[in-house]
Amino acid sequence: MAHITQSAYSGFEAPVEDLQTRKVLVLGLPGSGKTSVCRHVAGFYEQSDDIKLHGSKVSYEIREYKGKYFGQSTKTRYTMIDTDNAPAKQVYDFLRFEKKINCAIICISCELFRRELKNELSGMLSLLYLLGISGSNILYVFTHGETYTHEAKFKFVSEFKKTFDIDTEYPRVIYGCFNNLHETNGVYSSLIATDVSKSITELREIISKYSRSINVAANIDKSEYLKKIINS
Ligand SMILES: Nc1nc2c(ncn2[C@@H]2O[C@H](COP(=O)(O)OP(=O)(O)OP(=O)(O)O)[C@@H](O)[C@H]2O)c(=O)[nH]1
Ligand SMILES: [Mg+2]
Repeated sequence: MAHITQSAYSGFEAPVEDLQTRKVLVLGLPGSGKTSVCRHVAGFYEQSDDIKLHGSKVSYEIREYKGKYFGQSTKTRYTMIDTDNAPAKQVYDFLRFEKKINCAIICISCELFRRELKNELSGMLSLLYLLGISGSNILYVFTHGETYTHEAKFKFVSEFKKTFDIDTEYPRVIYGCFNNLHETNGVYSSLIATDVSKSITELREIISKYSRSINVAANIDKSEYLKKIINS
């Protein structure tokens, strides 16, 4: 009987052993590049209107981009959650049953660094802390800085760490160029396309190293403080 079953399946596509998934929560101030980062890393290079056709989940303003598989030897799917400036309560609600988040990204626009960031960043960090995401599981992705020199970027990061008293052992700071190339004018778009492609590859490589996942749902249930916020 077992023999018959085996032969009946002989023409079927063989399962692949090395499929991997990574899920990333993306936060940031308005206009900091959250949606661009999410779409690019997940592999949606089309105009954003097309994205819904690929089965993304939308709840409130928060949107989960379920990515495509990437990589030749290790096939990885990057699923990105764009928090889209939703209030903390909505983020908690969205993640209430989420068992596997690999890391979080805070998008920081170099252009907006000096404005609202200071107050907002502590809110984002406490939100992540309450979800059980902290330390090395938080990546800081600096966008809108493609015209900065290497020295200027270095100075910028030192100032950032100092201003926000970010844990100096862990901060993973990534500079990237994530412009939506559909929105960028023709000449500039061809100039920066390579930068965008490199930024996406670099970010995917970093995310892929986060193989351990965090059970956010368990952390939410445990936190009395969080329950208070959810019920308020
Ligand atoms: N120059 C430059 N523009 C970028 C970069 N990343 C994103 N952008 C552009 O900045 C604008 C805002 O990016 P979004 O991805 O919509 O930012 P967001 O955080 O999702 O914005 P909200 O949803 O409105 O909060 C878009 O026009 C992007 O094309 C970057 O690295 N450099
Ligand atoms: Mg957005």
